Amino acid sequence: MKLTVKTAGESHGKGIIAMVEGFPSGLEFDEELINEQLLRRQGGYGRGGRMEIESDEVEVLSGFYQGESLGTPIALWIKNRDWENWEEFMSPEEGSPKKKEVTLPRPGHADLAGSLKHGFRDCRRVLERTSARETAGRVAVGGLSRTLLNRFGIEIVSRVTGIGQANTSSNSNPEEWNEVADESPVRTPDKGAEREMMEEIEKAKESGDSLGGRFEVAALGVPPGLGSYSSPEEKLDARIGAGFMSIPAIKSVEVGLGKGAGSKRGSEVHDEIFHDDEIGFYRDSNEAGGIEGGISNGEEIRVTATMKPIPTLEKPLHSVDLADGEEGEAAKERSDVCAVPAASIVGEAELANIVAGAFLDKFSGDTVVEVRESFERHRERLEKWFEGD
Ligand code: EPS
Repeated sequence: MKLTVKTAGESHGKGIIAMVEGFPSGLEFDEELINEQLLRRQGGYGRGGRMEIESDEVEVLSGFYQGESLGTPIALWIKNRDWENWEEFMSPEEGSPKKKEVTLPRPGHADLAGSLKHGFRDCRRVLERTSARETAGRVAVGGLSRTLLNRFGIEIVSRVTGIGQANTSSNSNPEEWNEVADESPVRTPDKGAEREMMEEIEKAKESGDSLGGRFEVAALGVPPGLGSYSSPEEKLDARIGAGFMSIPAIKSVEVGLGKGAGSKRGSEVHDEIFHDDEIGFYRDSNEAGGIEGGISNGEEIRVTATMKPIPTLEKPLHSVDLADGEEGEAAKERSDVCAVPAASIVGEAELANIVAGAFLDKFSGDTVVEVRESFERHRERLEKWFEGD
């Protein structure tokens, strides 16, 4: 059973549901870990008023019994506190007493394309689902994936490397990213860049604008052999590409050196192979970002993602009213000026879910014990093989 994640829910509806199938039985339900991830997603300098209303907490609807997974479909629920303020507008039943129609689509949002697809004149019908609130569900599932991965020594970390024109200069050690970045309002371990990034956000806010940026996510301790070269869709980097591009506002995804590889020579790009009797094969560089031929090679998996500026602007752009065809300014919805720090947490969850999925493909089992046995067997085989057996 492939690990499959689905979410449901509207931004101002009752809440967000996340459904996941494919976890083995015997995985503990670490509520504290999941809630910690949800809290991390809510943070970051530049967020709007919504995060002051919400205090995201996970509730299990199915798939766990007495603190452990049953190996059956899991459903998680995150309540929208804001529902109380929206109930009269967002009632799923016919004849809502009031409406909050949005008829001036925001350039860059799904408002127009979604309305054209469905023939809607009210973009509310599109934007409620396209809101980044949906990512709370993925982060909750990411907490389950982390619980599994942590048992096998795999850690997922991230840092923000750019907001607007402000970029980090330092190349810090991923093992220290989260510890330092989680103390920073913009999730960057670089103090100088932190100040510049916050200034960028302030300036954008003052001029009624928004900002995007860049972040890096790494998976540490990933064993070699996850993913596949045999089918295009099974390639680990293909899964990373699709997963990261599915995060709202992400416009590019790079693995390792990424687009930098296009302007260098092969001798500068490829990571030379060494062998040591103690540690086996190793590299002294990691431009490949831990993936070769669609398969993890035992090095850190490194992903960089770029986020566009949020489309809701305090000083709106030109638009056309879907109700009467009149020209006007795009709609204003309460929004964030910058959500790159939050997106880095969503990126962590996405990578956790992808690596957990590929891990369970390779070391499959109905129970966590069977997964462990399969993992150990593979490790022993590799060790013996290094020894020449
Ligand atoms: C978000 C909730 C939303 C937005 C944001 C992310 O809440 P509201 O629309 O009530 O302010 O803050 O969504 C967007 C940026 C967007 O374009 O929809 C969240 O929970 O992350």
